Amino acid sequence: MLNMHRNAPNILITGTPGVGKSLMSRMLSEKTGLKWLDVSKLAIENECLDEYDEVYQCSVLDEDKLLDGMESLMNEGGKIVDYHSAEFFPERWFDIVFVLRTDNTILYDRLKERGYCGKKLEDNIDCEIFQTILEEARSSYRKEIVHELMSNTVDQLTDNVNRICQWLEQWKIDNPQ
Ligand code: DAT
Repeated sequence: MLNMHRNAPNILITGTPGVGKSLMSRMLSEKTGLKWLDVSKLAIENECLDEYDEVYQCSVLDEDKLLDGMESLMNEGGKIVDYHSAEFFPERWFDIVFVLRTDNTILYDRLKERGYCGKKLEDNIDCEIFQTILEEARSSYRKEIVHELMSNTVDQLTDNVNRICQWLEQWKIDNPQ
């Protein structure tokens, strides 16, 4: 059993920037008591960012350093990991993976509002159109633990959070301590 040593499951929330990962992770964390790990923030705090990429207007990530820093946290269980990529985390870390999806026009407005423009804006919209993160998640984890969730509206957000809470209750029944 992959998760035998965990007293609570680890959840990966992934998807293109702007699909609502941090909003959902915060709500879920407040409702469940699981700890939200914002990987982009962790990378800054643990000094895992290398040189700045001018084209993508972001820093290059030292993945090995980041993963080393997360290992003990993940082994404890009970973590909600929020990150815009799904492919470099160890498969054994997660009990379930949610890929948030947003319609392109809605995502465009959200990213514009965030100040994205030019190539960065276009690349992120393409990432969503080509469902890059969903494919990444499906090729990195067992298909049956990867779930696609629409996140266009607040109603969908609420439904998604409630659905995950139900899953968590079932996990506790299936994994008695
Ligand atoms: P991410 O963490 O994936 O980059 P976010 O949580 O910061 O995204 O959300 C981006 C913006 O969109 C933010 O202003 C909140 C809003 N938003 C997110 N999910 C939403 C939803 N399901 N319905 C309406 N607005 C949403």
